[in-house]
Amino acid sequence: MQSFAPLLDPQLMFDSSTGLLKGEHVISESRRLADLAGVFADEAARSAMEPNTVVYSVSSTFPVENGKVGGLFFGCTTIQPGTIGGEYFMTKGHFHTKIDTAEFYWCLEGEGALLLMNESRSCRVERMAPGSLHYIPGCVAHRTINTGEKPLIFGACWPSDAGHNYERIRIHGFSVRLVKGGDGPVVVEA
Ligand code: PAN
Ligand code: ZN
Repeated sequence: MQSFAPLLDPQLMFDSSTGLLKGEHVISESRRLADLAGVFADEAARSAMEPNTVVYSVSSTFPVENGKVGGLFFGCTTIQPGTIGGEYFMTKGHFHTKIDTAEFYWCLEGEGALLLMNESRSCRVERMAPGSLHYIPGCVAHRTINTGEKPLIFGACWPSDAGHNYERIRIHGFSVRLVKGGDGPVVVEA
C-alpha cells in the first residue's frame, strides 16, 4: 500500500481556558482602563478606578502582511465583566480604514451585545451568546459590550487589507450606549 505523509498538527488552536489563540504569528494585547480615556461616558468614574485593570484582550493571528489584499486575519477577544458609571465594559470600536470591508464575529462564551453603526449614525444592537454569528457589513462601525457576569469571548475574521480607523469613533463616538438597567442592558442615547 502506498504511504502518505502523516497528518500534521493544526497550526493554530483556540484555548478556551484562557481565551487565547496559540500558534505561530499570534500577537496578544490588552486594553487597560488607562488606555480607554474618553471611551466611557463617565470619565471621572473611569479615572478613579485602578488604571491597570484589564478591560479586554485580543489574541490575533496575522498570517500575511498587514494591508495585503486577499488575506484574512483572525482574532479572539475577551472582554471582562464590569461597569464604569453604570456603562458596561466594552471595546473602543472602529470603522475599518478601507471602509467597505466586512467582518464576521462568532460568540464563543459569555453574554454580550454587538453595537453596529452606519455612516449616517443609525445604530443596531445584536445580542451575543455562545454560537451567535454576526455579519458586520462594510461601512459599519462595530463595538462589543460585555453585558454578563462572566468574560465575553468571541472570534473575529476580517480581511488583511481592512485596517482599523479608531480616530473617527474617538472624535464622534457612537450615537448610543449600553447601560446596566434593573432588568439587564438598556440602550440609551449617547
Ligand atoms: C476585532 C476588534 C477587537 C477589539 O478583532 O479589533 O474586538 O476591538 P477594538 O479594535 O475596537 O479595540 C475587529 O473588529 N477587528 O477588525
Ligand atoms: Zn473590525
